[in-house]
Amino acid sequence: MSEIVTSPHTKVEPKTERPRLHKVILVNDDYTPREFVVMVLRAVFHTSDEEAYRIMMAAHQLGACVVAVFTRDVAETKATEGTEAGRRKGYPLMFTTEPEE
Ligand code: TYC
Repeated sequence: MSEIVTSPHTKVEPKTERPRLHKVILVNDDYTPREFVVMVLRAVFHTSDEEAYRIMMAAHQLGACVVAVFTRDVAETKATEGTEAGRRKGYPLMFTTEPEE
């Protein structure tokens, strides 16, 4: 009976790269009321009142602020939800997404 040669072994190492995360960015504008921005941040991103206020003020003073990072689908869904909430009230509130480096 011949022996089955089992060497050399080929090492199979599945390469599972972590999906790239995407930032959701809050963009400042001159029209959306501060309290409304805070309300949207709390509703869509489940932040505390204090955290929502801090993010809103950062965007207000700097022009834009990263809200949080998610997988691409979640980031895009939340950005759309936030932007839509403003649009329904006639505000130009805008959330965008971009991939993390
Ligand atoms: N700049 C707005 C105001 O003074 C408030 C605001 C903050 C709007 C952050 C959008 O992303 C924003 N009413």
